[in-house]
Amino acid sequence: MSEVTSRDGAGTQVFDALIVGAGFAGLYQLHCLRDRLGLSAHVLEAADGVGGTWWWNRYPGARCDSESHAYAFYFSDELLQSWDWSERYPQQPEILRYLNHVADRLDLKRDMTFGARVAAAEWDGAATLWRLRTEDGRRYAARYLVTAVGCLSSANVPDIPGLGDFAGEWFHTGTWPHGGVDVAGKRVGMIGTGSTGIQAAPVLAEAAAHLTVFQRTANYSIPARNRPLDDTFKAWAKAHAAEIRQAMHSTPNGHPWPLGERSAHDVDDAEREALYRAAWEKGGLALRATFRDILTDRAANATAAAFIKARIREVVKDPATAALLAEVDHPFATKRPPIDTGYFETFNRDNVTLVDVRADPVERITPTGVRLRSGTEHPLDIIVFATGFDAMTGALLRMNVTGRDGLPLAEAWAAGPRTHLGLQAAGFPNLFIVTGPGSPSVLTNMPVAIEQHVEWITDAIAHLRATGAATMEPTEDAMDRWVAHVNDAANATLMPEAGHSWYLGANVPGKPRVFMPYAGGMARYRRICAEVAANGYEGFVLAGDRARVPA
Ligand code: N01
Repeated sequence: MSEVTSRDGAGTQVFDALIVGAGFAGLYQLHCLRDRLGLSAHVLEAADGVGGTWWWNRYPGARCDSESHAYAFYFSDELLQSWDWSERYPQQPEILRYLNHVADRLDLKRDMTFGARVAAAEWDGAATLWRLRTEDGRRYAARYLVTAVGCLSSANVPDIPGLGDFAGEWFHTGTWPHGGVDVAGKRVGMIGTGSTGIQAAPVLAEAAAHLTVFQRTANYSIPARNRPLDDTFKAWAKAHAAEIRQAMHSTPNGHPWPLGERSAHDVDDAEREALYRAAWEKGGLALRATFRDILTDRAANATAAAFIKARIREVVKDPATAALLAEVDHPFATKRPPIDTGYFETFNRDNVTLVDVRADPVERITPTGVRLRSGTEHPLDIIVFATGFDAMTGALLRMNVTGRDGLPLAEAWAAGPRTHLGLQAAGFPNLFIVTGPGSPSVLTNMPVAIEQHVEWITDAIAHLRATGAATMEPTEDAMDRWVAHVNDAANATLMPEAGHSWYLGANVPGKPRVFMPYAGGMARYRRICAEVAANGYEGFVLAGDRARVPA
């Protein structure tokens, strides 16, 4: 176990570094700080085990939309060679097993405290320490604080009147009960048709007596074409790990497939259709990379959108239902594009109903079900909220972070999050954010982004220690420039056109509408971060003398 540097009179455990969260990011950050830099480092995790998003999201059908051979740590060949994925797209239980395998292999759990939800994190400038308190009153302190809390971990349950009176059971997909939910013979209502609802609906429909899907915004989805992986593929992926890593590091999205070089306008209608059809048959997110300009040129995007809408109409037999599902109001891939296993086919089942809550919104939950504005009642035994998350900032702000001179992070970010590189914010010395707002994170294959962040943070902390600097934080000026660059990068794409997306914070009432992830691409972002470090952490202030800082 990493040594606790000291305990003060109040029983505070003091480490060199505290890490909040034990998902992909927290695991690798602990390994880097403890085993590479030799620091005393400790993870605080609210859940009772490792896994992060994959510990919580156990809803039926939960599966990753990155291909399994790319959804893994690539920093260690030993880890890569010691694990076999069973399917093209890994299911939640398998990813959780993988993350436990990583934690055990690297002997990480001995430096983790589970069931420890951080209630407050305060910068103590006099001691040059972050002081943390958990909900149950335990106290910790550390010179460096790394948040590895994920982008999609603060569940968003809409404030619909009457929920407290519902006589049945209700669940949010992001906090699904670990024992599962028995929907057999039950009338289930599911609100939300994002990536989660699209994965859950087919599985719920198979078991429930009836499934009612409440759709506010129709969504594109591409078939996953999931399948078991054969031994030939598994051996190929292991033998070509270096090439796969290189491919993932060179693409904007961190996936091991490149963005098409041609414009959708470079080919005639027949060739374009053939290319889309090939991508549709192959399945997965790569359809959006068919042409280089799908996310930047409205007319190019419209060709992809029209193709997918035609497929939806082809699959769904009832024309009125098909029309509702295909009436997507935003350009393709401007909201995170889901991939599915039988989603549109589900609406051909006799026990599934689609309800348009854009035309007739949910007015209240009654003791027996959902009532719409028109007065129509949908009797239900179970309500599933597949209503997403307070994304990118929710989990950070929930920790009640207070920086220099008592400045709350919530106040600093009142008009929207402001960071330099998504990694640090002025006024919050030695606070490092993994996949924070202003980073590519959710627009990429997450483990690739996480590895890059963790390694950059590790190098920055090593630099602080080598130079004897006590603190690091960005300048206001660097932050202003980065925020402007993040906005420019978003505005160079069509993504801001999806006005109700969580990328903009628009799914949470009262949240400032700011495009949060960096849309300039992972490869470009990696280069920028490397240049900043090579230029002596340009845009950051490294201050103070560590030797004079009290331990
Ligand atoms: O959440 P969402 P999600 N009344 O916010 C609807 C990742 N993920 O959990 O669009 C009625 O996308 C809302 O409607 P609208 C992935 O990054 C990954 O599905 O706001 N409806 C929308 O349909 C993804 O993008 C995987 O009009 C309401 C839905 O709820 C992210 O998680 C799998 C409503 C929310 O969609 C979030 O996806 C799953 C209301 N009051 C998720 N409030 C992988 O495979 C909300 N909605 C890795």
